[in-house]
Amino acid sequence: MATRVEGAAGVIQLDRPKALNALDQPMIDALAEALRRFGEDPAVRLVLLEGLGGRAFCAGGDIRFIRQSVLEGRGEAADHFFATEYALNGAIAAFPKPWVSLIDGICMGGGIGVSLHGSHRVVTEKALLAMPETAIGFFPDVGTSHCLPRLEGAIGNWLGLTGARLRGAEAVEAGMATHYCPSGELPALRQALLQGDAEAAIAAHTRPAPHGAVTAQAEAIYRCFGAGTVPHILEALEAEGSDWAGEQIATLRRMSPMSLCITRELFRIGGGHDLATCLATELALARRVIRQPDFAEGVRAVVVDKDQSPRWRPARIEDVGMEAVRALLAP
Ligand code: QUE
Repeated sequence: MATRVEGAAGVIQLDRPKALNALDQPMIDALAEALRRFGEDPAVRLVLLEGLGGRAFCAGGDIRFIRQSVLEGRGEAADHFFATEYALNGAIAAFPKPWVSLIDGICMGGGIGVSLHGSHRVVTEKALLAMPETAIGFFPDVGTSHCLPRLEGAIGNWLGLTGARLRGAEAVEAGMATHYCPSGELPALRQALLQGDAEAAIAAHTRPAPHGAVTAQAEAIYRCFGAGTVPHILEALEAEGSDWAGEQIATLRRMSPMSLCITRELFRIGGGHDLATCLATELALARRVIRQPDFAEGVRAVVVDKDQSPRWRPARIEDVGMEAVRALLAP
């Protein structure tokens, strides 16, 4: 991973484009080291984080490696991965200088974790943001159990349960991104940021986001995804009766039932705690969830075999026992 000082900026480039810049252990270690170095260097007035290769900012974490570690009885390597990744997320939130992410492509999971806690998340029309972990038998992590419950109108429940993908303008509407810059103007923004004044550069090169589709569905999201349990959310969607609601039901029915129920509970807890506590809860939860059958199966179906046909256990949302969910979330 390339890091260097350019002008007054500490520049970090995520550079595994073939893996859509997904974070592996060496990248997490290098990010943590760069954060420490740039934090101390008086010549660095801001950090600029970007993805190389044109398609992705960062598609997530190295879940193939995590699955393999658990299956081969080396779960400690996976535990270490999450411990260092979540520590990095917390360090970004506490970083005293502007942490500016230029999100010009896919940004999911771990990519959200290295951008969302920073001061400025700039998106373009090519940005695509999501927390899609319920599709792989995992749960929204990297500190999103703190941030998503704080989004307006149950939007966080909707994003975390369905894995809805937000385009750049929608990410601003939802409160995930802070600024919008058309991709054609991104080189000028980048050049201006190297001068070291984040506020001036961003004021000069960002503009109000065009309208996306989140505002149009905001009331339905609030009515349906504000419900306190996954079965109640499904009931509310059935009662809604719209095409949109039908699509949400179909999406939820494809996700890991266990992951959905864990996520709803996790977000209830996260809404009442600070980021450090949420990250600690997520770490304890991650260590348990990667050893549950749905994780290996979900990663197999989506990332390894790509058959998109996971066999979840239990298979139905109605059969998830809340005692099992609470046991996974126990301190
Ligand atoms: C859901 C996810 C992830 C995903 C796909 C999903 C995820 C993740 C990746 C991913 C993408 C590209 C890679 C890679 C992993 O895909 O978390 O190693 O090269 O990291 O539907 O949660």
